[in-house]
Amino acid sequence: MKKVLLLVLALGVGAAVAIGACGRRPIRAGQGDLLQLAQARGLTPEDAARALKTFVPPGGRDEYMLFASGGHSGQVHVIGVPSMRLLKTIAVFTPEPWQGYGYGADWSEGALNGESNPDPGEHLRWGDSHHPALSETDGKYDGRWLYINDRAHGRIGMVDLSDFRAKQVLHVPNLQTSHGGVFATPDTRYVHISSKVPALKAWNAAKGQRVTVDDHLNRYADIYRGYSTFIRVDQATGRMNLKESFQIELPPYTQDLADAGKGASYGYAFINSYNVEMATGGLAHGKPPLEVGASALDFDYLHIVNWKKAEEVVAAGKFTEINGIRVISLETAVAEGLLFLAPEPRSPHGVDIAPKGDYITVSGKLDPHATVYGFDRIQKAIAEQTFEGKDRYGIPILKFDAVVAGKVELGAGPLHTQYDGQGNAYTSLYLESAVAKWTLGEPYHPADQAFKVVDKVSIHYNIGHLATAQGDTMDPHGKYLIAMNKWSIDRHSNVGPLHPQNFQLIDISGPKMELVADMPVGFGEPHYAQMIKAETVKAHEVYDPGVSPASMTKSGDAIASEKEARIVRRPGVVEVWMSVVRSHFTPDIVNAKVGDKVIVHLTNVEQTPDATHGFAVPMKNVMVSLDPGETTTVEFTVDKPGSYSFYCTEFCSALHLEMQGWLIVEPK
Ligand code: K7E
Ligand code: CUA
Repeated sequence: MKKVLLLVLALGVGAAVAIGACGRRPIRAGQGDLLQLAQARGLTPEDAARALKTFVPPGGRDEYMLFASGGHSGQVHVIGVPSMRLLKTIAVFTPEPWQGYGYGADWSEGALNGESNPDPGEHLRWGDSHHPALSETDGKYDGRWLYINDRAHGRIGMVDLSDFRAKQVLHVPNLQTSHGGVFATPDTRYVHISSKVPALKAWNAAKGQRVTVDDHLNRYADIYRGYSTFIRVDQATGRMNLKESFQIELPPYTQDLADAGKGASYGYAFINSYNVEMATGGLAHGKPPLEVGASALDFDYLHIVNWKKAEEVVAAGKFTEINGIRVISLETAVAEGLLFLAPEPRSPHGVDIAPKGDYITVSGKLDPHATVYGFDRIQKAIAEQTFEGKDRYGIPILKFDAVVAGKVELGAGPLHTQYDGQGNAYTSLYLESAVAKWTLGEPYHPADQAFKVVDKVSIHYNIGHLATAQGDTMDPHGKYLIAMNKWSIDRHSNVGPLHPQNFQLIDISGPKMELVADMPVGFGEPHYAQMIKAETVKAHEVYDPGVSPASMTKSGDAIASEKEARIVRRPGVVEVWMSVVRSHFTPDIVNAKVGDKVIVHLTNVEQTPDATHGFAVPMKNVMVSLDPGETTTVEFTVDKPGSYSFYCTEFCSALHLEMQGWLIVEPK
C-alpha cells in the first residue's frame, strides 16, 4: 500500500487520474481518494509529496528532537522533526507556571534563583537563551543533559533530560554577559562558556573597582577583560561544579561564538572575536559609533585555546582564585603557550568544527566567504612558531596563510555552519536569505572538488542559525536541516506587528536541498538548536515513588500513601506532609495562624503515566506541578487571616473539580 501511494505521488496527481481511469482501485485515505483530497485543498503534487515527508500518523513518533533556544523567553523548545510539532517548552531562566517553575516549588526555586549570584538581592526573572549544548560521549550526543547560556547575563543553565526540567542555573564568576561556546567537550568533562562584552577585569572588580566614563573611553584596553570558562560537570548528575572549574583570562576583544575541538583537535577550543579594535562607543565623546569603530581593521582574531594544557597549568597551581573560580591570567596563558590567535576576516560570527575535528569554519558576516582553517596547519604553525607578530597582550598571532586550508565564496552574510556525514557543510546566509551547501577538503573530498558551493536554497527570511541532524557532532546524520529564520514577513497569518519567527524544514537527503515545511515560532526568538535522534533521549515516564526532582533521589519527605499524611506544628511553623492522588489532597484542611510559615511536602503517590496534579494556593503565588511519583516542597508565609481554597490545576480525573482543600488562617 505504502509503495503504491509513493508511486502515485512520484508520478504526479495527473497520473493518479490515469490509474483511477484504468479501473484500478482508487487509493483511499479517509473520506476521499488522494487526488480529490489534494485538489480540494489546492495542493500541487509537490505539496502533497512535502506533506508525506513531514507527516507523522496519529500516535506516531518523530525521528528527531530539536532542542531550540527560546531567546529572550529564557526557555528551550523541544520540537519533533520532521513533523515540526512543539512537544514541550522547558523553562530555564524564566518562571513558567505549567511546570510549576518559579512559583514556590523547591527544585525550581533552587534553579531559578541561581548559584553564586554576585548580587544575591537581585532575583533575575528572565534570560536570553542562545546556545544549547547537548551532553556528549565520544563526540556524540548521549541524551543525558542540556546546557544553555544566558546572553544577557553570564549564566549557564542545566536541563536534566531524564525529566526535561531545568535543575541548575549558575552565575559564572567574572562574566557579566555570555555568548559563545556553550559547548560540551566531546566527553562532557567540561561545558564551556565565554564572555560576550568584556567586563571590568576580575582582578580589580573583586576589589570593588570603580569606573568613570573617562576610564571607559581611555583605559578600555587595560581595565576590561574577556574570560573563557571551563565548567566541570559531575558525571553522575550533570551538575556543574564551580570548585573544579577554571577560567582563562582573555583580551577585551568581544569574544563571540565558540566550538569544541574533537577528534583530531580534541583538547582545544576555538573562540571567534570581533572588535579587536576595542571600540568603546561614545559618539558624544568624540568616538566613532561602536559598529563603525569595531569594523575599522581588516582582521579580527580566532582564539585557539589548548584547554588540556590549561587543565595542567591549573593542576600545577598557576592560577589565582577570583570570585570563587580559579583563573589563569593572560600573562600565564601566554607564557604557558596555551593561547594563540589567528587572523580572521573582519567581524566574523560563527566558528564550527567539522565532524572529524580537522577543519574549523569561520563565517564572514561582513565578508561573503567562509574561511576554513586546517587544524594540522594550526598545529604546525604553533610548533614552527610561524607567527606574524603578537597582539598588545603578547599573544602570538599565527600567520594567516599558514593556517588557512581553504576559502569558499558563499554569498552575502554567512553566519553559522553545520555538517552532514558526506563531507558537506551548510552555511546560513543572513543577508541573502539562503543556505549554501559546500564541500570540505581531504579526507572528505579530493582537493579538486573541495571548498566548492554545490547547492543553494532560498529561505524566508533572514536566517540566523541552522541545525542539521546531529550536525555538530562526530556522528552527523544530515538528512534534515532546520533554517531558523528571524523574519517571517508574509509567511503566516497576521497576528499583529510582532510576527512569529519562522523555522523551515529542508530535506537535505538528496543532492538538491528542498524546502519542505514552515513552522511559525510564536514563543521567543530561537538562536541555536541541536537535533538529536529521538531514541537517544530516555526520559522517565513517571518518577520512582517519592523522588525529588531537585536530587533525583527519594526525598526524605516522601510519603507512600494518605495514611502517612500528617500536620506537625511548632511555634511559628506549620509543616504538612500531604498526599496527592486522584481526586484528593490529604489532609484537605490545613489550619495555621497569622504569621506562620507553612511548609507543605507534597507527594503525588500515583505511578500512572500522565497522572499529574497541581497544587495552587490563591493569592500566595504558589503553583506546583506534581508529576506521578514526585515529591516537592513548597514554603510560604501566611500574613492575613482568612480561608484560602487550594486546588489541583490539572484536569486529572472526572472528580478533578472536586480536588480541592482549604487553608484556614486564624487570627493570632
Ligand atoms: Cu548567531 Cu547568539 Cu548564535 Cu543568534 S547568535 S543568530
Ligand atoms: Cu488532581 Cu485535578
